[in-house]
Amino acid sequence: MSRTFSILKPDATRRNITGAVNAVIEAAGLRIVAQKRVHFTKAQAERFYGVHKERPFFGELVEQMTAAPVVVQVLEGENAVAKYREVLGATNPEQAAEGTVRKLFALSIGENTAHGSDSDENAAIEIAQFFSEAEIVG
Ligand code: IDP
Repeated sequence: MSRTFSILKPDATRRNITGAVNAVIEAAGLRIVAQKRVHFTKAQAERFYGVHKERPFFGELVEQMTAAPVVVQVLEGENAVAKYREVLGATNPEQAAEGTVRKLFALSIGENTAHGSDSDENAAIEIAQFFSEAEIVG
């Protein structure tokens, strides 16, 4: 068993589809072992996506991530990081496979409904930004 970090992004909370996304996550065999709703500050969004700060879309990304609340989650399962990336589909919904979260729900490459960590190391770092061990109940 391993863990990954997930964010249901503002486009999901705005459209009230977080339950629909969770249903896809759970149907894929991932377990939601921690979850809370938070409204990112600009500083939180800039920190979270710091790796992209030189990219042309950074300003837009920070704006989108702070425009409405998000749901931060810890997901548990076998190979959780890779499994959840598969469940999410490609970053650009036009390239996402059938049945994936982004194919089903994403509005655009920026407003693409959910985030999933890209490595076990980043998953641990991202989880620790939002959850204490006591809040994660497997
Ligand atoms: P990922 O979320 O699939 O791991 P990354 O390349 O790490 O994709 O990009 C992080 C986030 O930045 C994406 O999920 C998306 O919201 C946003 N993003 C990535 N590329 C673009 C772009 O070309 N235009 C606008 N937003 C983008």
